[in-house]
Amino acid sequence: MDLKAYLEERRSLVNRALAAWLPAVRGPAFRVVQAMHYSLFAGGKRLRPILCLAAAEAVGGGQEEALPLACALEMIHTYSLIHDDLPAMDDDDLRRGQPTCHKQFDEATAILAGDGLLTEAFYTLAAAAPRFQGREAMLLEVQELLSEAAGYRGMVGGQMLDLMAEGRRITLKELEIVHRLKTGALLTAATRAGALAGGGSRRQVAALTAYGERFGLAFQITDDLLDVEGEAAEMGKAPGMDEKRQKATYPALLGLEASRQWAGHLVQEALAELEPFKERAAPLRELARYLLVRRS
Ligand code: GRG
Repeated sequence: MDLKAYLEERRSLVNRALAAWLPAVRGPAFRVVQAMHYSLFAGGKRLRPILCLAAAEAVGGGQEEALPLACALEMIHTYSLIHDDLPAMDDDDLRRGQPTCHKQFDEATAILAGDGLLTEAFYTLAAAAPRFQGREAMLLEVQELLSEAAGYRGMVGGQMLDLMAEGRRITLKELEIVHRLKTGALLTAATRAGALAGGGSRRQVAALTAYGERFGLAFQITDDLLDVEGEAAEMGKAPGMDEKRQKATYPALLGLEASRQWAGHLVQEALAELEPFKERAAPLRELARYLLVRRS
C-alpha cells in the first residue's frame, strides 16, 4: 500500500472532522478558542487519530463512530503539547514548526487553551452519543480508558515522573515506566478505542491494545533517536534538546545502535499482533514499519 497517500487522505479526513467538532472562534471569550484553533491546526502528523481509525478498520468497523474518538485523542494530545511547552515545563519556543502557543499568545491564554482542549475532548465524546445508540456501554468504556490514559494514571503521571527524574540518573526500567505512561498510554488508548468503536471482539481488542503498547514504546525510542539525529526543518523543533537538558533517553542509556535494535524488536512484536487481521491491518502494519524510518 502507498502509506504516504493513505496518511495524507486520513490527515485531511481528521482535519475536516476536527474543524467540524471544534467551536467557532466567536463570542466574548473568542481569544481562548482562537488559541485552541491555532495549536490544533499548526500542523502535526495526526498519528493518534490515524491509529484509532486504522484499528477500527482492522476489526471491520466503519469510520463514523471512530472519528469523534479520533478527534478527542488529538485534542488531548495537543493540550499536552501546549502545556509541555510552557516555561514551567520544557519552555520551548517552537512546536510543529510554528511559535508555541504561549509565544504566539501569552502564557495565561496557553494554559487556558490547553484546559479548553482537554475539556472539549470529553465534550466531543459525550456529544457523539447519538452515533452509539444501543452501544452506550462501549462509549462509556472508551471514556473511562481515555480518562485513564490522559490523567494521573497515564500521561499526566508520566509527565510528573519525567519532571521528578530531571538531574538524576535513572535506570532503563524507570525510563520505560515514564515513557509507557507519558507517551505510550495515549497511543495505546488510540488503538484500543478504535478497536472498541469498530466493534472488535475481546480478543481483537486485546491484540490491538498489545500492538499499541509496542508501538508507543517504539515511537518514544525513535523520538529520542530523532532528537540526536534529526533535522530541525523536518522535525519542526530544535534537535539536541534532550542532551542540553540532560534528560534520560534511550540513546543516553543504551547507545544509538542498541536503541535502534530495541525499536526494531518492538516493531516486530507489534507486527506479530496483527497476523490474525490479514489485509485489513495493512495500514497498521505500514504505520509500525514507518516508525523505523520516520524523520519527524
Ligand atoms: C503536560 C500533562 C502534560 C503532558 C505532556 C506528550 C507530553 C506529555 C509531552 C511531550 C514531550 C515529548 C516531545 C514527548 C515525546 C513524544 C511525543 C509525544 C512527541 C510529540 O508527538 P508527535 O510526534 O507530535 O505525534 P505531532 O506534532 O506530530 O502531533
